[in-house]
Amino acid sequence: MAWRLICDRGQQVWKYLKNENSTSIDFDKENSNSADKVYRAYAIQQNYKPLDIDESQYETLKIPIFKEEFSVSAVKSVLNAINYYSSLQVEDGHWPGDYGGPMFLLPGAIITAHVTKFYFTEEQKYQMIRYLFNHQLDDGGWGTHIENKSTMFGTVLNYISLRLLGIHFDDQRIQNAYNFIQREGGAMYAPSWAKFWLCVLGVMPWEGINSLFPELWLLPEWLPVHPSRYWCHCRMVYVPMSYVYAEKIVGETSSLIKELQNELYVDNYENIDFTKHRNTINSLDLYAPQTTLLKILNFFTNAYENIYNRQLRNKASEFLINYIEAEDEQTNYIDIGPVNKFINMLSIWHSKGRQSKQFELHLNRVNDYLWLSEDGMKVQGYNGSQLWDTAFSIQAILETGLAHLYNNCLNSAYNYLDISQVLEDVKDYNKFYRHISKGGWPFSTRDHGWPITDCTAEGLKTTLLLHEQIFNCPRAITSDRLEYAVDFILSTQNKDGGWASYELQRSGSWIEYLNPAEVFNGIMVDYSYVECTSACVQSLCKFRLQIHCSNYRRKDIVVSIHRGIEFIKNSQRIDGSWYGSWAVCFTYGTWFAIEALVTAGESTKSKIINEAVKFLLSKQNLDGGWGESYLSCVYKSYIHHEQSQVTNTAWAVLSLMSAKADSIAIQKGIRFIINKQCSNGDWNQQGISGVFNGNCMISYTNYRNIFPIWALGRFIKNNSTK
Ligand code: LAN
Repeated sequence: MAWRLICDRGQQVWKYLKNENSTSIDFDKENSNSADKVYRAYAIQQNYKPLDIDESQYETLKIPIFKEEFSVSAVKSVLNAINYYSSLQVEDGHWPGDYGGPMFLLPGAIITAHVTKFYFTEEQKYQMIRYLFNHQLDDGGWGTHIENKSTMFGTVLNYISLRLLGIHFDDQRIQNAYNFIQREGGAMYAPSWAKFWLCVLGVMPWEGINSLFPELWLLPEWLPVHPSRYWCHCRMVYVPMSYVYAEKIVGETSSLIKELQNELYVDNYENIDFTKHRNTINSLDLYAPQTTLLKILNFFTNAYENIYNRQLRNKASEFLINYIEAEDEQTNYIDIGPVNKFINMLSIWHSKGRQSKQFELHLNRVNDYLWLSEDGMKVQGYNGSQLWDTAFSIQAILETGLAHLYNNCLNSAYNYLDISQVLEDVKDYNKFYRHISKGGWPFSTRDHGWPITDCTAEGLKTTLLLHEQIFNCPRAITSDRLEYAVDFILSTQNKDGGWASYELQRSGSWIEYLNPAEVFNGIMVDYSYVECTSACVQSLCKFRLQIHCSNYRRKDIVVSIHRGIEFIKNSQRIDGSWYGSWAVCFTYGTWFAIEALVTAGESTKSKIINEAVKFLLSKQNLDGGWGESYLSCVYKSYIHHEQSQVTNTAWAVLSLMSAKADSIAIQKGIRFIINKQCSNGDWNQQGISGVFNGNCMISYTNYRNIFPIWALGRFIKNNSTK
């Protein structure tokens, strides 16, 4: 009996195969970050052979030969690292990896399964229970993500999940969680995104949350508050939430639900006036408190609930369910993310029925979100990070200058780029406020299909690099496809010169005053980000240098690069750094900024680069490494991690090498990376690296391989050309 990861054109599904032998996998891991051991152990068993290149072969293999010992060990380290990492690649060319981290996603799946009566397998449930208990904290609670302290968001939702998965109230661990919830005031102290699920499950009446005002969608589109202007993730969650609210969907009452009604509150369920607690929230969860403006608007929309017009509400419901169906079809029922996936599914169950074709199609795509690691089975933050990791892996390997040694691996990765580019716009894309898609690359798979600015940029950049650098490249990605990618990138540049994540910025930041999710920040608007801007600028610079592409929209490209660079320059902070919005944190943002500036021709002697270098050098630890805590993201100021982190160190030394900075600091950083390497070529998983919306962390398990390889690669390449 064994768990296996089955991949098909990027789709990742964990299957439990009764007739296969299991590898000896260390399933017992307590409450820390996943090192992705389950997948890695099997992949390694299948594909890994210890590095069999020794120094006597260097000359024949065209590997640079150094006299100085330190560079020799850097070469060995990078060969060992790629040897290990390439054994994790799957047949379609991508690198799978754990994309868990958030602790509020699995409950959405479990509550939806309970209400719509679809069932996880016993093996899946067993692993989900393990996961939830593995991440329970000493105080009995759960955080919003795996490194977080306990919050009501995490605790209430995961408590319910375990109870729905069959864990008895008398279980000591449940008792600990129960006591936490009771101590912290009961479930009405949970944030609104948790309360939504409580209402769906029938353990809170719908009066317990502020009106979601479904009619908002019927207002004229030119209105600045129209939801079509929201960041697509916020929009696509708000669509089915509003539908479920309009229809007041509630699961069946049962004895378990009645028990939960009693367990979750301090007072007797029947006696609680839930209308009074719509804005009640525990201070543990407060990150983006509701503003006075939002409270005033809520007052009116709540009052409107008493007098609303049935016909108008039906019209809103109809609009919303059509929107949901369109999103389902456009994404092959994967949906943009794990939050709307399960709320869409619930909506389809309600409107089309349990036996409908559409519900069936939804069921087929549930497993895409589930990932198994040694800490158990989780719902991931996306249906994977396939394209993103693959594009970075390619660049890291190419950076060594040793592409000839990894031709099969790189050709296979090229295949993934080929099959994941989006080649057409979604049907009637204007109708439901989609941007064009043609030419873009998604973060995960073609089936998912929402193109992203920087994923497109990384896709384009890596395609061009592979066309140049690998032997026998099939060049399946034709020049018109590259031009579509350029069109997509140019079409998404904002007025401020920067790039947001998926679409153009559609509203001003003032709309953040209406952010109803107390636990996240910056979810209302797709702002320009330094990372997205840097990737787009770099890819346009690369495209411009191609001989055969050199005239395509040349003027537009030149102007666009210039505006992008201005944006980056303007967003440098006083201390010389850049804030990174999607990984931890200032080392990440600063790395992106420096790469773009240098690629676009900024002198490494310029003030802006000097300041950035000064910033980085000031954060180097005595052991030669850099280590940033995830709290940097939360508090938006640099906070040291207790230990130096391999990934942060790699970003810092990559930046310093691009900036042609102090070579001693670089050497120390490289030495730190080499010293931390395991004998098989891997690195241990350290602190969590990814983030979204300021407050929720997300795992990128491949980063611990990709970025050290990239940094070591650049180091030996630089040294060999000196
Ligand atoms: C991601 C993952 C990829 C990421 C990058 C491409 C790395 C980044 O450069 C741009 C932003 C983007 C696309 C991104 C945005 C926020 C996402 C989609 C996520 C972090 C993955 C999960 C997260 C999503 C919002 C989680 C669901 C939670 C909600 C608040 C709706």
